[in-house]
Amino acid sequence: MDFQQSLRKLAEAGRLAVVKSEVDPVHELAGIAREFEGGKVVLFEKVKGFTFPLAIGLWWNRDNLAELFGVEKSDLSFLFARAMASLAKNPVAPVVVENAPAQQVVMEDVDLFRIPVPTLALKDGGPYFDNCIVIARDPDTGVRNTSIHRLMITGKDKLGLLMDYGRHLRDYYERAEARNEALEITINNGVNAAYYVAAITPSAAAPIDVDELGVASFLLGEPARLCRSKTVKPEGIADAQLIIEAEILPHLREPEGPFGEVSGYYAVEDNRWVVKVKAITHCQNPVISSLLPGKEVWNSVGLGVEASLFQNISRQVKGLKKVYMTHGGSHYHVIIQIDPPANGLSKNAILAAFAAFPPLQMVTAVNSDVDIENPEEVERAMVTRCDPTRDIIIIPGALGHELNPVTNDGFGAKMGFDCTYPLPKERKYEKVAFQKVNLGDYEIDYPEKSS
Ligand SMILES: Cc1cc2nc3c(=O)[nH]c(=O)nc-3n(C[C@H](O)[C@H](O)[C@H](O)COP(=O)(O)O)c2cc1C
Ligand SMILES: [Mn+2]
Repeated sequence: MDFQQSLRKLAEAGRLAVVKSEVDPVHELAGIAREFEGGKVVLFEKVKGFTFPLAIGLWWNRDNLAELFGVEKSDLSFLFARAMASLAKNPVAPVVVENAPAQQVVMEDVDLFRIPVPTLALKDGGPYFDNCIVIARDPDTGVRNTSIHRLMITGKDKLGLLMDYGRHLRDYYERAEARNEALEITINNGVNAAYYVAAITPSAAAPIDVDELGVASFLLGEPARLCRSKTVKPEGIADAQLIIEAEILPHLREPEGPFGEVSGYYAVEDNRWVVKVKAITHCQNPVISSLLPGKEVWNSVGLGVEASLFQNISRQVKGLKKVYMTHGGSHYHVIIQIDPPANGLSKNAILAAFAAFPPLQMVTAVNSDVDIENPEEVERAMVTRCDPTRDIIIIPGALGHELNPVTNDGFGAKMGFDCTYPLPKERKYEKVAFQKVNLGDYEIDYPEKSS
């Protein structure tokens, strides 16, 4: 299933909105996408000044993803966890295929300005590719790496790149740069969601000597499909909509940013890495894929860590039922559902969560009679079961996420809210309940508004 087939599958399930009007890729497109954030995937048929259409929002809703992966949405994080765990046991290596769809058309003169790439937030420094899958090879071992990096278009064959500290791509680059060499990459746009999961697999599950494309193979049920590049050594994704073959230049930094980031704040402009494009190929009539930083990222990162949080916390405390990385918490907030067998263990669970996923800023613990995906229910638990003199934990001077503006480059405090009731459970904590019924069993009329 390629990206366009994924969109068709979502359309058949009533999960696609198609914008027919012509839309300006500068600000207007993202403004419309923002209205749909968390709901249907949006396909923009006419992007002003371009021929290719563009789709956005594949990752901002778990129902969409459950449809694509053919599982219940409550199983998504466990499916991803199994795919990531397969790397340690029996990873399936990718295959290199001939006549790749992604290479049907070779762009004659390299020109990034012919691809519809939106300028998203009002103060962004330019158009951004923000969900492309970057593939590189370790300059020493040749092991392949797959990750996502934001790329700002700064010229017809030039991009500005961000590589955070600790990223494998940056490690590869620094070793190439030390030899005065460029690091070759492919930048793959519009792929089956399985490749995206591979790219966001954390380094704890895919160390630097492991090819994370095994995660994609696991989810696809067949080896990931690559194609030999025309101008660089790393392969591209054979079924991508579009592939940019490029290199990250040594000893060169140029302004990149600002960019409206996943945190909901702007990353500032700074001198960062420079990518020179060598070739662009695409399938016949590609649909470009983009992403609105926000729910799409919290949800995808959240799905990647939920199952591992579940396992890690369960190892420390009994009674854990479920964990949920909220759609509002910018992957800094997890809600844990727990019926602790003894007083105090809910606080231990909160501490275990912080230890298991350092970017967390906030952990909320509730009992199993609270629906953790329903913010109203969680809020009610907070105002009725969390005693601020006893149940709020503050941990000063810990390491969090550097993009979170409340921290100092990541250094700051964390907070936990224990919204579980004390044991033994007093009657005053019993929630009001009503008889369960099935509305389908009743004849119900819905009188329409008279005009
Ligand atoms: C949508 C999206 C955009 C991302 N952008 C960047 C980025 O610009 N720079 C960066 O260093 N990491 C970025 N990341 C995070 C990395 O892609 C992610 O941590 C990946 O697992 C790193 O792979 P590695 O372990 O092989 O280094 C992004 C992740 C997502 C989901
Ligand atoms: Mn890696």
